[in-house]
Amino acid sequence: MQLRLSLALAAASVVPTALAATYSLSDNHVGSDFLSSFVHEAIADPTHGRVNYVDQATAVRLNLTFAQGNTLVLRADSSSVLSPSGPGRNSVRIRSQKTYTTHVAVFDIVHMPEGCGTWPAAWETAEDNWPNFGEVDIVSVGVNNISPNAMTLHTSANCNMPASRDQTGSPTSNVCDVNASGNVGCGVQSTTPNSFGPSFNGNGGGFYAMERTNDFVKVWFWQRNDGSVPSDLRSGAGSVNTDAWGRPNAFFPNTDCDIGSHFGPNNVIINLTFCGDWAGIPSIFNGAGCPGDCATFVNQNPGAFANAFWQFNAVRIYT
Ligand SMILES: *[C@@H]1O[C@H](CO)[C@@H](O)[C@H](O)[C@H]1NC(C)=O
Ligand SMILES: *[C@@H]1O[C@H](CO)[C@@H](O)[C@H](O)[C@H]1NC(C)=O
Ligand SMILES: CC(=O)N[C@H]1CO[C@H](CO)[C@@H](O)[C@@H]1O
Repeated sequence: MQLRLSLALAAASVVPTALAATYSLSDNHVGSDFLSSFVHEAIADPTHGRVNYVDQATAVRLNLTFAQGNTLVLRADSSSVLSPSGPGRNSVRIRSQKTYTTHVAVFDIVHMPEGCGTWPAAWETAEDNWPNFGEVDIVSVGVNNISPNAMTLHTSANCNMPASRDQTGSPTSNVCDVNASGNVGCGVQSTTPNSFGPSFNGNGGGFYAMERTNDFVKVWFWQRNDGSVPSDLRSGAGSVNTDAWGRPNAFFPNTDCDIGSHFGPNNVIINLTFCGDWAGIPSIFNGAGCPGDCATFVNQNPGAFANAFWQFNAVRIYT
């Protein structure tokens, strides 16, 4: 009896840690599933881009959204010359119907939008409670150039990151508060090759994953052909164990930021805009080797957007 009790106690004390990093598949978004589990947001671009976000019926009709079999493609129009006084280039922005608190999100991406003026992002936030419920940018343009990828938190006040952390990426700022430094957020640049843009696409893409707990946020990236891609993640298994995934590209611990209180229920958002508050800054646009003025370029060069598309094998959410 006594032995049993102590065994039970021992087991009980082991179980929480053993389970801490194990998550079960909750939402497996593949192909046509995206048409019911995400909404197309036909909204004015909050970042003032040269874009016209269309609704789902329009996106499907124009084949800007193609969701069939094992494929989701989200693309921008690449055939129309635009009038400078009319709406911007047709594109799509989708947002998950569901919200998530602690969870793991896996993005199996074949291709991300590339080209002058494109500003793609895969991220999580609560649009109506920003910044109080936080923002996690998982795939987004880097700070000084088009590549590499930058993984960034944007939060309400009193959220800072330690300069030295157990991560492979390079921090660019350690202050997450949106009111600091014009909302650059606390960003970490990936140092893994082929994490963004043309080199990502040329390599068959890869896997981004984000784990959010009340104690930390972690973001990983693996190139598709990397031998160290975790097998549970690659296969879309029914459960994943993030403890076995190794060192993340970006690690945002709770040492000087109460992650639990700075983040609320968030939607997953995938967007593709042009120019705007970031990519449209002349020094950024021209600095990336792009000619003239961003909005004029977008208006006059539809063919330059032939590769401005996302292609996903899956977005999987584990809870
Ligand atoms: C729509 O887009 C998909 C994905 O790029 C492509 O395979 C398909 O041929 C397109 N359909 C039409 C009618 O253009
Ligand atoms: C901080 O930023 C938010 C969002 O932009 C704004 O609503 C708020 O007024 C700002 N607070 C301060 C103290 O500047
Ligand atoms: C236009 C648009 O939807 N822009 C958003 C895309 O994603 C980034 C995250 O990196 C947001 O900050 C933008 O507001």
